[in-house]
Amino acid sequence: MNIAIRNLRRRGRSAFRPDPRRDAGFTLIELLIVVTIIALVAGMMLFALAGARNNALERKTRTTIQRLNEALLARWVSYETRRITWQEGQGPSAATSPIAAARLRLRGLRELMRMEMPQAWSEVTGQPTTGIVRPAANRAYQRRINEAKSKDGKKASESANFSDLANAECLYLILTTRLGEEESIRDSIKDSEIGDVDGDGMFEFLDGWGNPICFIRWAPGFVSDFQPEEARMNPRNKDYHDPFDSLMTDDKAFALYPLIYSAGRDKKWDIHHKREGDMNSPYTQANMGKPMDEDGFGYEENGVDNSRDNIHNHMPL
Ligand SMILES: [Ca+2]
Ligand SMILES: [Ca+2]
Ligand SMILES: [Ca+2]
Repeated sequence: MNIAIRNLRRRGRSAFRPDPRRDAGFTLIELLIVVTIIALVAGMMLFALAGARNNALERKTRTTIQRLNEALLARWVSYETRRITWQEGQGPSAATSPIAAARLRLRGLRELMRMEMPQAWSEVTGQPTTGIVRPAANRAYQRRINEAKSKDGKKASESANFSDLANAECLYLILTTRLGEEESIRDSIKDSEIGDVDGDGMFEFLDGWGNPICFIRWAPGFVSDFQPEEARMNPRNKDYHDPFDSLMTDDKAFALYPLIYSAGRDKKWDIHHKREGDMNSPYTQANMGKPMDEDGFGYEENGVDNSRDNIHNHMPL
């Protein structure tokens, strides 16, 4: 009996006695759990913040591209009615038939677009090949290139980085060279949207992430609502045919819209943009504007399409 009471008392005391291990604070396991939870929450918050920041930069980029697009399209549509100045004895008046004259005019018009909306320096400096007179805009571009100085004080064209980012630099040159009474794009574009990433003295428009906004004048490989697959398949259909070729002298010509694009949040452009071959023919390079991987192949080869997050003027902005 006495033993039973003693045992009962002992149990009762121990029930109220604090566990000495708990006096030491948290166990190692508890600490680890707390640290892990804090790290997880912090990580989630950082991730959410980065996402919100990228969304804001994307909106900013869309606005910039929208402005550039408006300015460029105003010029683009003017080619439907543009007069072409030909060198003496050249041009449609020397053609033997109306179709030959229309064909010649179309070729001259494409050369005019190429020289007024260049995407490579060779298109600024090269001679006209169809008999048109070098356009005033092109002469103005040449003057501006000659006057530009790189960061290390060289002439821009002698800088090691001159050929880098040429299409982005051409876009800047095109939209900031004023030829008439049109509004200057500089009034609607902030200083933070302009930069010289490669330091050669030729400027570029920048996206939200600080990367140059690129330009392809003719991108027949780019599929969008403006350039749907059906247009590529049925270029002679009136709805799809090139509006600059009103007499349908070019069977391959479906309507093209200039392409202005940002690399987006992954900072990779990854679409075919190097022009080769017949410089006055928009359709000879069918891959222009198509997605490509880092090795320059179609993205189908490794399954990664880094151009998918690009922001461009063929999408609703
Ligand atoms: Ca450059
Ligand atoms: Ca530059
Ligand atoms: Ca991208």
